[in-house]
Amino acid sequence: MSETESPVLYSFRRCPYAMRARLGLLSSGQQFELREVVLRDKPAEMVVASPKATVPVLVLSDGTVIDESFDVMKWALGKNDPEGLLDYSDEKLDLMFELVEQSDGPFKSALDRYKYPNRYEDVSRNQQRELGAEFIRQLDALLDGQDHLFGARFSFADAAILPFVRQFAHVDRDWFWEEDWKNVIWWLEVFLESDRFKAIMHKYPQWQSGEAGIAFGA
Ligand SMILES: N[C@@H](CCC(=O)N[C@@H](CS)C(=O)NCC(=O)O)C(=O)O
Repeated sequence: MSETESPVLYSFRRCPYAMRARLGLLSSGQQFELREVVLRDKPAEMVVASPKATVPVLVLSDGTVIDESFDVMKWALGKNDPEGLLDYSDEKLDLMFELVEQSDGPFKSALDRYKYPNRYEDVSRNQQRELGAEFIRQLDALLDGQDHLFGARFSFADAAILPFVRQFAHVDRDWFWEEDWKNVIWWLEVFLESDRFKAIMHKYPQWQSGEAGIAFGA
C-alpha cells in the first residue's frame, strides 16, 4: 500500500480512546497517517468526516469513516492480528467484550466523576473512587496468576482497558500505588515501561490542514 492510500487517524495523544485505537493499529502492523488533534481546535476535515467530532476517527482510503475506538481496534485487528490480540475462543471473546463494556460504561463514568467532581452535581468524589476501585479489584482478581487479563498474552481487552486504568491511577498516584491490588499495579507498570506504550505516546505537533501527518507502520 502506498503512503497516500494509508488510512488517516485523527488522534489526541492523551485520550484513552485514541490510545487504544493506536494500540490496535500498531499491533496490527497497519500503515496509517496520524493527525494530532487539539480538542479545542478540531480540524474541519475531521468534523466533516465525523460530525460527532470525538477522537479517534479513522478515515479509510475509500472514504469509510470509523469513529468509535472499539471499532477502530476491531477493524485493524480483523485485517491483521500478528500478536493474536483477538485469537481466543468465542467464549473468551464474549467475556473480553463484556469487560470492555464495563470499563467503557460504569468504570469510565466513575473515573470522570472521581477526576472532575466539580463538573457534576451531587457527586461524592470518594464514592466515585470506590466505584472505580471495585472494577480495579475485579481486574486484580483476573490478573491473579497470569500476566494479562485473559492469560499470558497481551489481548484486545488489555489494550482497550489499560489506558483508562492509567488515567484512574494518575488521579492520585500515592493512593493508587498504596492500595492492595498488586497484580494491577504490576500489570500497569509493565505496560507503562513497554515499547508499545512508548511507541504510541510520542509527542507530535498539532496537525495543520494541507500537511502530511505522521506515517506509522511504514
Ligand atoms: N465512544 C467514543 C468516545 C471518544 C471520546 O469521547 N473521546 C474524547 C476525548 S478522550 C473526545 O473526543 N471528546 C470530544 C471533545 O472533548 O471535544 C470512542 O470510543 O471513540
